[in-house]
This record gives sequence, structure tokens and C-alpha cells, in this order.
Amino acid sequence: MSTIPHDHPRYASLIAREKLVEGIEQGIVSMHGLIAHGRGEAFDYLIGERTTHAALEAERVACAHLIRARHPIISVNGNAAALAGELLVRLSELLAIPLEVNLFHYTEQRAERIASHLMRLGAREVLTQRDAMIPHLSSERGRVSSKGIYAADVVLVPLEDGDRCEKLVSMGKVVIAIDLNPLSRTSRTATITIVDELQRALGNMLELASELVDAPTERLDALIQGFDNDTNLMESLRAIGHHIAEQFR
Ligand code: PTJ
Repeated sequence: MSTIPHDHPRYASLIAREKLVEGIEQGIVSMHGLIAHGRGEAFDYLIGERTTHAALEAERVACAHLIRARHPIISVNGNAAALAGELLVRLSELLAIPLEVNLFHYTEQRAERIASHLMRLGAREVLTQRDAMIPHLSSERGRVSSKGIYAADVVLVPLEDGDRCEKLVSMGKVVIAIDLNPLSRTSRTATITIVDELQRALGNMLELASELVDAPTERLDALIQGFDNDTNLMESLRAIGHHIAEQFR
């Protein structure tokens, strides 16, 4: 990794870029991942590179869902593995949720490299089998593990494709997406959309999950029932508007 001074005003953003470039070199990230990241960065700029109140609320409710789930799963793609592999493994350990490698631009070699990367970071279980098919989703994107995403009642999918998100929701699953773009199809289709940067979101979720893991089920259910995704997305959009307006005061 090249040396980026710690006091650089864009330190976090530059480190994220370094991680993705390194991920490309290690065969973990797809070239398309760089483009997707650029789009995410643009939205993060508009949000003010901070966790908004709305995002924190969505992160709390997402944790409640993961704790209450019978069969939760964390889906991992190339960008997520490179940017936040360690955080994903820690969340998986904390809540005893298996990880599944699930790629948009699938190659067996990249899936295996991501699985080894997660195992090196301490993951106990990483599913890579693709023995089940998400109904009505053409091509490789629909292939998932019968023990993981296919059987899951709650799926955490950082940086998901809108089409697949929609199909997972129509299978009756609770889909928790992390996506900086509040207007993306994924954001509008997911059950819970966390409009926050992946690493910030997962860092917060680790803290929130530690707080909530022993909470009474009534409290978790109240959090889940009190949440409305469209209202939360509107709040994220308002937060962007406020942030932009503040720049011209
Ligand atoms: O590794 P693969 O083959 O599974 O491919 C992964 C990518 C991300 C390339 C693939 O899923 C893809 O093409 O994603 P999209 O459809 O471009 O969607 C990515 C979404 O994630 C966009 O809406 C971005 O705004 C958002 N995003 C990008 N980086 C981040 C992010 N959201 C949160 N945190 C980020 N760091």
C-alpha cells in the first residue's frame, strides 16, 4: 500500500481506493467494482461522509432483524471483501451468521480467492456452493447456496444489484442492503436500506449488535415494527439536501 499521510483531509477515502486497487491485484475485486465504488464515493460526498441519523436507525433495525432471524446469511462480493472483510467476519462471529460468497461478475477463481481471504481473516464458515437458483433470475447471478441465501429468512447484502434484490424480496426474504445511493433500485426495493458507507455501517452495526444481542425479543420486535423503509429513505434524501445547503451558508 502506498503511503498516504494520516492527516490528509481525504485519508479514509484514499485508503478505501488503495484497498480496492490491492483487491484487484489479489484477484478479489472485479474491474467493475472500481466503477461501482466511484458511484458510491460521489453519494458519500453529498451525504457529507458521515453516518446520518436515518442510517443509524436503519443499522439498529437491521441488527434487530439479524438477531431475530431463524436463518440469517451475510452475502459477500468482491468490493465488500476488499473494503470490509474483517468487519464482515467480526459481525458473522458476533451473531453466529455464516458468510456466503455471491458475485455479480462470477468466476470460480475469484469466488475461491474471496473465500480464502475471509478464512484468513478468521471466518469459520464461508459458503461457496451454487447448487440452488433464485427463481426468475437469469444468468450466473441467480446461483446461490441451498444452505445459505436460498434458505435464508434474512439476508444482509452490501452493494447489491437491484434486480437480484427484487427477486430475493419476492422470495419472501427480509433483505438488508447497504447502499450509499438512496435512489438506486436496490435501495427502493430492499426491506431495509442502510444509506451509509459500507465500512462505517458495519462498524456501527458491530457496536449496535453487541448492545442488542441480549435485548428482550419485545424490544427487537418493536424496533422492527416501528421501521418504514420509504420514510427512512426520504430522511436520507433530506439529510443530503441539508448537507448541500450548509456548504453555501
Ligand atoms: O464482486 P461482484 O462481481 O459481485 O461485483 C460487485 C459490484 C459492486 C461491482 C456489483 O455488485 C455492482 O455492479 O454493483 P452496482 O449495481 O454498481 O451497485 C453498487 C451500489 O453500491 C451503488 O449504488 C453504489 O452507490 C453503492 N456503493 C458503492 N460503494 C459503496 C456503496 N455503498 C456503500 N458503501 C460503499 N463503499
